[in-house]
Amino acid sequence: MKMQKALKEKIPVCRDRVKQMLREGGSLKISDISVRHLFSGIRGLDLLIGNVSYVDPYEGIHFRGHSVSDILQILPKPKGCKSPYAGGMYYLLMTGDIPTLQDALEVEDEWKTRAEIPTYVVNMLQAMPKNTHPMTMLSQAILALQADSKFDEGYNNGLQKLDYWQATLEDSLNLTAKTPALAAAIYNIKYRDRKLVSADPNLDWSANFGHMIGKGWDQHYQELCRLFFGLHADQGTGNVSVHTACLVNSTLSDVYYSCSAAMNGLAGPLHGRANQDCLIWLLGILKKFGSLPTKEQLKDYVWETLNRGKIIPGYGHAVLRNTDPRFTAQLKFGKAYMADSKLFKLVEMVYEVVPHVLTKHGKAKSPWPNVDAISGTLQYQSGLKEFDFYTVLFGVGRMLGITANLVWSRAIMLPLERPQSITLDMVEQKIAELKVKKAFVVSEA
Ligand code: HAX
Repeated sequence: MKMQKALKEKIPVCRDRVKQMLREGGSLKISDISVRHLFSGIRGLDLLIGNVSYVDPYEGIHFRGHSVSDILQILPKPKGCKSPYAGGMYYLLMTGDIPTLQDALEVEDEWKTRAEIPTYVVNMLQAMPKNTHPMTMLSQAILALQADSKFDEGYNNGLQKLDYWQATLEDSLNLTAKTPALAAAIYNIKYRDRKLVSADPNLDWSANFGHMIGKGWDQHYQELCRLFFGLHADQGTGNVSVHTACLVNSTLSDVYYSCSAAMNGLAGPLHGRANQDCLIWLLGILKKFGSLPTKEQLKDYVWETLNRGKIIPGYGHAVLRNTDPRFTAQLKFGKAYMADSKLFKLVEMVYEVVPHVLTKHGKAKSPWPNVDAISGTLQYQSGLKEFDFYTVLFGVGRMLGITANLVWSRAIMLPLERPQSITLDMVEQKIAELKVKKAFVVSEA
């Protein structure tokens, strides 16, 4: 497989680069930590290595150096379609090279050979209580597949550290290949007739998800799947889902353990569940006003939400300080496919109103929309109305970036992550010591 060959060539070069960086700059200081950082989720510090993507606060995510709009232009697409193959995205995330159509199709074909999910996993999903959240089902299903981990098998049989990445890649290909089918199985068990639909060998990874939930006829939905999964693939290594996976994987727990843990982090309202919460909030507005509100009414409603101590879902970001380009790309999709829907018009109106209100409110560091401000609306208007499922869709896309990060963590042999913690007493003591030191320096001057 060309992707694997490319990695085999690139990894030794990258290992040498790391060695050189450590030799030449190992003791140089690149970040300073203040007491405030300790109490603010260590935001804004360069603390992690992640080569797969980078979030620029103003320009948004860059996948291997390419912006969202570039990605949508340059990645190979099915004939006559606007959204790229997930196989091409995966090739790019893994290797850093822009794939040809053939490269993208080779990954798609590889996935097809590994896509079948074992019966015991389906049985387990079917046995779960009806009220189980679909994210719990996804996390459990991934964990259940751990029995087949190639990394685990290799580790138990003396696999060498230099080769960990290869077994991690095998697990990554196996898991990502199965992810759309796992998600579709969860959807069919939870919301449909509990019967599973087989994949269509003529469809790509993303479109097959649509097919397996009974929307195979719907070309527009297949386009949306490609767009949605691609846009959600990664968001720097510090976001909770990717970081959780990397943390767990740093103990040499395999891809399955790591990705299952990542999905548990993604399930939170401040992360992937924001798409569900945002849609609920938007539908609440339409219900309250019986139709589209006026801008003035909407402004009052936003203030009402804030004054109740609630957040505006889909707005703000830990890193971004501008409109998320993933929001803009989805807005474009909505304008092409559902411009007349009331819900979509409301999304546009909220975009006009909320940033002003959040700025006036003065708390959020960014008043701008993120990816979740619109993603649920596109799904809802495209007929997928079970909104507690939306985070699973996020998880399907995110699996691409997570596993690419895991392969590269093993490739450059990152060690066990183990930051030191200090107690509250120690922080107080350090503050007192530093204050005395400062006073001494001032009086000396
Ligand atoms: N509405 C109301 N208040 C907000 C807000 C919003 N949309 N965004 C931030 N704030 C508030 C915070 O709650 C915080 O208040 P406190 O000081 O009382 O705790 C204050 O503004 C400062 O927060 P911040 O530094 O700007 O933001 P954080 O880095 O702490 O958090 C979040 C970033 C994305 C979690 C935050 O903006 C938020 O809660 N947004 C709404 C939920 C959301 O859309 N989450 C999805 C983010 C994208 C993502 O990761 N998807 O998976």
